[in-house]
Amino acid sequence: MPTNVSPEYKKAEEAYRKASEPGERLDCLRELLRTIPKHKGTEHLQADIKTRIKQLSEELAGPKKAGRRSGPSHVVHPEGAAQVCLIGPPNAGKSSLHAHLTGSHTDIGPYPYTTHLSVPGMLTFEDIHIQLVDLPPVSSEFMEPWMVNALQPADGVLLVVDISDPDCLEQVPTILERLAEKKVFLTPAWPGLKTGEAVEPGEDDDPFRLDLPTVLIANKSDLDPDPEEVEILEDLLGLRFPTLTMSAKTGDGTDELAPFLFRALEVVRVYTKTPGKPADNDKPFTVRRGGTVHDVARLVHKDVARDLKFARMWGDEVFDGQQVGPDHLVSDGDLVELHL
Ligand SMILES: Nc1nc2c(ncn2[C@@H]2O[C@H](COP(=O)(O)OP(=O)(O)OP(=O)(O)O)[C@@H](O)[C@H]2O)c(=O)[nH]1
Ligand SMILES: [Mg+2]
Repeated sequence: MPTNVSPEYKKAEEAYRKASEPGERLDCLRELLRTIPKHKGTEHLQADIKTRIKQLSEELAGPKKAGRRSGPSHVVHPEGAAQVCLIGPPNAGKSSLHAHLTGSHTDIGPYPYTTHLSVPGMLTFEDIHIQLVDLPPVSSEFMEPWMVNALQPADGVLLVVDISDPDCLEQVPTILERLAEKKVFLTPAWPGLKTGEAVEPGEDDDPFRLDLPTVLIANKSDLDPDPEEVEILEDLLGLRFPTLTMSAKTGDGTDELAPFLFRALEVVRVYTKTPGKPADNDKPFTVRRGGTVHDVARLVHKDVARDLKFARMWGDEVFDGQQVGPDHLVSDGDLVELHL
């Protein structure tokens, strides 16, 4: 963190860390640039902020000004309960898994570097959806320059490897290094997993440091991999990512992913009802553990959030129809009646 920063800059930095929507992040970056103390000691950071503004503006301009840009935007607008990106070496089966899990038609090929773009898709868990984003591979030879931008809105990562290929022992550390050079750190700690390793204390207060909870996907289990391979990999990395073993080809193990993500991300489903009307039982709004009635109201509509006076709630943690204030925490399965 630069020295002698103003409270305005601190506020902008906090807002940037929280912002997940790309347009909102761009506004925050501009605010960071406006409020950063302009002296020698911050020149590096000023340049970094400017680069990020330029890249993100270009990304956002993509779909709007068709014709002016040659390619589509690489940043996928987050939808559903959370956004989770697939990262891994070439040919690991990322796209095959994406297609299997979401029904997408992302390109699959028997050769490396098949995928060139971000491809969104939706993974269903009970009555909610988690967005999965297929991405191009990362290797020692190549990483798309926009990769790090595409990861900014992500809530988590599937680190997909071909566990039958001994090369994965070299590929994974390379991927972690390449991302770390760009300030993206894959961590084993997920909010909903108590067994995960503690998050390294952010020794720097760098606003651009991105820690992404990661699950190792040991893919191609049908190819008779060495059963010790995951352990060897973990020892090598000195990290114990939660691991799911699966096969995109046979589908074995793939059913575990959605419940894992739901739990690890601490998704909380809240059903709403209008006073005097029956509950809307099939389309929950989703927040994370720690979310409030006010957060739910914001998802309904910003005017509802603004005018919210109180709510009546039904659920495990409240009496039926209990009246609560906007700051009341919600839990999974709650029914909320918003009163304006
Ligand atoms: N046997 C087996 N083959 C698989 C499995 N998953 C993917 N494949 C094959 O592996 C090859 C690569 O699959 P892709 O899904 O294109 O891999 P990718 O990681 O997206 O590759 P890039 O886009 O190049 O990074 C294809 O020939 C797939 O059919 C699996 O679980 N088992
Ligand atoms: Mg692919």
